[in-house]
Amino acid sequence: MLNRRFSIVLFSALLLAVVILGLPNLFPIPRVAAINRTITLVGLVSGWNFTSTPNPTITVIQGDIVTINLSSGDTLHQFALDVDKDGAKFTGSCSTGDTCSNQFTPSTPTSVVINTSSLSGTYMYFCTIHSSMVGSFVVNPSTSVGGTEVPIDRLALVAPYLGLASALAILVAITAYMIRNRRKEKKKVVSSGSLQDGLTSPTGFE
Ligand SMILES: [Cu+2]
Repeated sequence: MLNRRFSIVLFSALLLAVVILGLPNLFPIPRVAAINRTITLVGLVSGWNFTSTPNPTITVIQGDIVTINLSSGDTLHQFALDVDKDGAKFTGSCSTGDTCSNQFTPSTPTSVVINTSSLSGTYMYFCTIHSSMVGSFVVNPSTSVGGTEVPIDRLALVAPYLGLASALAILVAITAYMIRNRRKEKKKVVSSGSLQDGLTSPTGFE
């Protein structure tokens, strides 16, 4: 009877361990998605953001939707991203193959949205009017900086639960063993007591 109960408890503990082990597979950790980024650039003839960080390098992750807010600190500018990598063109208009904003002045700030899904590597961003306004736009692969794939050490994830389940199973086994032993001892005491009773009672000198 006790052995059967012990088997059931042990089986349950093992089942629990298996379930815990399987949980990460049933519910995989969600991957990090690309995000929306907002970048602010102030157009100045001497350089983008010249008063703080001139012509800053813009670094994003492939898949990011990048909104660049554009304002002017002096005169007319136009933001362009050299998507076709044919070099910066200072013609005052957007070249075919590039992504450009509208032209803007201090009184007409604007913005341009760049979808980086199909971009990869280093591009040049520039002002189509001023050759001093050129910077780098870097699109990193999604896996390089906490992008879409997260390596998972499943063993490390389940190890604490596995340890807990094992400890539980061992505890249950020890408890069951102790209970069984105690019952055996009780049975022994009872049976030896009965034997003594059988021997002494008939004399009537107790
Ligand atoms: Cu400009």
